[in-house]
Formats: sequence, structure tokens, C-alpha cells
Amino acid sequence: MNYTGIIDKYRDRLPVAPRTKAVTLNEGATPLVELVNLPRVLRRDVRLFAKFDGLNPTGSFKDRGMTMAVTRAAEEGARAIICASTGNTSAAAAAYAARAGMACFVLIPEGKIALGKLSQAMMHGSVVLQIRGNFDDGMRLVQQIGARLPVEIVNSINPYRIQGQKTVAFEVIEALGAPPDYHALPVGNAGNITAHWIGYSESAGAQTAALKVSPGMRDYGRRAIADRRPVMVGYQAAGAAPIVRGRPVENPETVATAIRIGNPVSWQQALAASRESGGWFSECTDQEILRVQKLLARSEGVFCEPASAIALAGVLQDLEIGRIGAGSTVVCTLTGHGLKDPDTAIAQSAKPLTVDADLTAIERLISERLPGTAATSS
Ligand code: AN7
Repeated sequence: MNYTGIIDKYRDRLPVAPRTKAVTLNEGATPLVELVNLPRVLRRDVRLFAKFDGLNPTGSFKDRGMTMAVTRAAEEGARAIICASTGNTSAAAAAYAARAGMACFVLIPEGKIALGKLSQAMMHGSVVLQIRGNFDDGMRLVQQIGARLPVEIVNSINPYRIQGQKTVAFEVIEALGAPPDYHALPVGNAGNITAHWIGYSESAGAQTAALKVSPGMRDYGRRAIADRRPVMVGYQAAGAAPIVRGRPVENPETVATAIRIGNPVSWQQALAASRESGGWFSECTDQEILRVQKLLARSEGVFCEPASAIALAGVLQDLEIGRIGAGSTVVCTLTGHGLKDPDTAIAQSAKPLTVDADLTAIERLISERLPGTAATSS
């Protein structure tokens, strides 16, 4: 049977009616890829998996939440949606609004979103408002506009977003047959770590204070499919680490523009998830983020955006200091595709070699670079 997205698949565990017609682009069912080379290269005793949510229809995990938010907005007769975004939420909102025949307004920080994401918001026909301010300014304005105009907010303060995003945990459990020991992910506005934890908690038939994010949402954990929950580990960029540092960051800065957020909306829920799971928050430098983004691309063939690479960068850090123990099974959610941010990828890679369309010249260039020759064996 044709797979038709997370709402049809997990209808009995989501706040939708049996007859609710999903606004879907067949999101979800993303691959759980075992990282087979890295543990060997790094000489680490660990089973590492990447939940590659960058392979969703618009290239990020936001699609899981957006199908729910837009489905419910459509059901309630909304004709327009709005969000503030560091990029991926705007791309998803624009696409699902197009699917639903709704208008879409997105507020993005001027000059601070990756090119791929901007192209998506524009291509799907949303009204793009570049603000002279950061994400946190945009988020505040969206909440004010939502109270004044008939537009449905589809940021993760919309509880349906979190509900849709919790399905990632269901898929990981199905793929592994059990929850991992650790689940690592980037933390920006902190909705996704909250969603992961709700999904794992429901799967284990366990309560969580993180569900308080969702007024009117009930606990869908009627039948436990797991006997425990993983330790949740959240990573923030050093220049945008409000939760790690314990206070909002006025002017967040990081190359990982997706998580350039100084005052996360789901801060308290994320703390609850961390505390209840016995987890922690930690930070990584931009340099480390980019190093690991490249390492993953080159050693495993998996290309994620910088904000996603922080999950793996953080895990490697915590393996190094023994905070994640030997023999553990670790899942990293790779939240967005590398193609979202071609500028950052190109800036840190070797330039293409320009050469005449000439057999001799090309043969020489390739010969010098074949495995085992001087140029490659260094
Ligand atoms: C690739 O698009 O906040 O902690 O406005 O795009 O749930 O916010 C994006 C966030 C991680 C952080 N990885 O997730 C937005 C936005 C990627 C992201 C995050 C984002 P949350």
C-alpha cells in the first residue's frame, strides 16, 4: 500500500479524528542509517545511527509537525498561516500551505537564512517578510500578529506541531526494535527535543511534564511498545546556547543559522525532557560543527546541514570524555539536509579544478589523485 504520511500511519496516536483528511506530502518514514565507518575511523566502541529527517519532503523534520498543524488549521477553516523562522519552518509552512490552498506569511531574519530555505519559501509562493531583527524578534511579532489578525500560528507553540514531530520516536523504536540508549539532537527553539521525549514517553507508557506544552493535548500512550526511554542529549551552538548557559542570549550568532536562537519558546519543556531522562545539554563551537559536518559527509556519504551536524559533533565530544559510555547505542537526529545551505558547504570545500577539455590534461589530473598515489596517500 502507498505510504501516505505520519497522520495516516499514526492516526490512533495523534490528535486527529478518524475521518480527518490529512494535508500531507507523505512526510516521515525517514531512514535510520547506521554510521558504519565512523566508529572504526574514530576507534570508538559505539553503535551510531543517523535518523535522517533531512529526507523529508521539504528537507527537514519540520514536515512532521507541519502536516499536523496545517491539517488542523484547514479543518478549523483557517485561510492563512504565519510563522517566524530561521528557515526550515518557513520552507515547510510554505509547502504545506500551498498544498492546502492557504496563504502563508513568514518572518525571517534578514540575511541570516540559508539559500535553499529562502528559495523554498519563495518558490511555494509565501509572502516573505525579511525583518531587521533576529528569530526571537520575529517570534514575538508573530505572537502579536496572531492575536490581532485571522492567521494561524504554525511555530511550535502550536501544540499540533509537537504532536506531529513526536512520530520520529515511534519510527526509531520500530527500526531498532527498542529505544536507543541515547538520543542526541540539536536544540534551537527546543520544540523537537520536547517532541522526541513525548514520543518516547508515550511509547513507554510513561508520564512526562513536557506534555504541558500542549494544552488540550492528551497522553496517547495507551499501549506501551517499549519498556524504557532513552537518555536525551541536546546540543546548542556556543554562540547561541541559552539553555546550556541558563539565560537568554541577546545576540545569538552561529554558522548553524537554523539554531541561531537566543530565547527558546519550549525552554521549560526541554528542561523537563532532559531532567526526566537523566540527560544533559552541552555546546559545540562553530568550528567543531563544520568539522563534523564534513567528516560525516566524507566518511559516511551523509550530507546534513550544519545545525544537524551538531548532534553528531556533540556525541563525539561526549564519547571522548566518557559521558556517553562504551558499548552504547546512540541515535542522532539529522534534522535538515545539507542541500539547504549550499553556501556553507562550498565555502568549506576544495574548489573545483578548472581544466581544458583535453584528454592529456584530465588524465594527468586524475592519475595524480588515484588512491595509492603520492597526492592521495598523505
Ligand atoms: C535543521 O525553522 O526554528 O529546537 O524556524 O531547522 O525544535 O527549534 C529551525 C530549527 C534543528 C532546532 N535543526 O529545532 C525554524 C527553526 C534544524 C532546524 C533545529 C532547527 P528546535
